[in-house]
Amino acid sequence: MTRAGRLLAMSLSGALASCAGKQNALGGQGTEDANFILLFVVFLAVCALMYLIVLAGLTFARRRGRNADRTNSVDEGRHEQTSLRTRSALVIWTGLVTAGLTGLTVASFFADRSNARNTRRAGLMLTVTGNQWWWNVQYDTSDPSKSVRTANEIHLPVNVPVHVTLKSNDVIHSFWVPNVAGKQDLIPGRVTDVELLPTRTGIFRGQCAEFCGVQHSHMALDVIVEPLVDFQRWYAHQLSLAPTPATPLQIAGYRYVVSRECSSCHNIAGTPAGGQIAPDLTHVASRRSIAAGTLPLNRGNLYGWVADPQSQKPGNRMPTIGMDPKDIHAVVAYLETLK
Ligand SMILES: [Cu+2]
Repeated sequence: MTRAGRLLAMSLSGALASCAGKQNALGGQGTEDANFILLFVVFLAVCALMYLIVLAGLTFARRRGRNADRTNSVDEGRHEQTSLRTRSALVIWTGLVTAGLTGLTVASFFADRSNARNTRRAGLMLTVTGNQWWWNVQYDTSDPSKSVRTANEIHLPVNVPVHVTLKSNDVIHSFWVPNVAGKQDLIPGRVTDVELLPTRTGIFRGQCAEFCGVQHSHMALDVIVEPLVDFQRWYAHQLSLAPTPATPLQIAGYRYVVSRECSSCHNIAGTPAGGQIAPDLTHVASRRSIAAGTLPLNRGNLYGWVADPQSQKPGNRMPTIGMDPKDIHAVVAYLETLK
């Protein structure tokens, strides 16, 4: 293989690898995403065709120019014939461009219309609020006692249309779960929304898509699309209060959490910890990650985070308070019970 061939193969495999997996705009795991993929293919095909026509026209013109130079012809009749051909080529080209652009506009219109239609039959309502740098997730119900609040992780039943209301508490963020749907901005003081209709089960990654400060890239969320029964089981569990600590170490951790700084920001349902400005911790140990997708949830990362959140995610709103090692030990033991 030539050097150019190798380079092309490497770039193509790199591009394909970046398109695979749980954060993939060409994943097609939602109807909106599938519409966008179709639209993308149509745009790509039309633009590629136009590009090839331009290249063919340029090659043809170059050859004719060379031939004309060689014959050095000053034949009047031929000159007239050439300008006639140029005029017809221009007319054909203008027609092609107009038809192409009109076709693309119509395709965009139908893709948007199809996405907008999904919204009319939402079976689940969510409110997602962007914060520097984490996502607050609220499942909205007519009965507030049946509403679930969680953070940085969304569970969705497959094939159920979901209406997501988007808000921001500070700066502009953008909600993007590329496998399922397109982006939508979260703007302070305004309410926006997006529709999700996941059509395949799986675990996907959402990411803030609008630069929102120093930890913008660490503002991710896990989206778990599962069969309806699994979703209902998860939802029922999320409605339950936090488990009661059992061992002396867990009890010491519980006491620390509900009586010290933690409780003024974090909520743990069923305990005196009722803070609302930081992620809800009622079932934090049932999630896949902490710190908005920054760290996988495991004991080591919990220790690191509780002891010194500023070294794990510099600039985040949780201060490093210089805890005593025995308190860190106890708090982590308690947090691990919050399944
Ligand atoms: Cu953001």
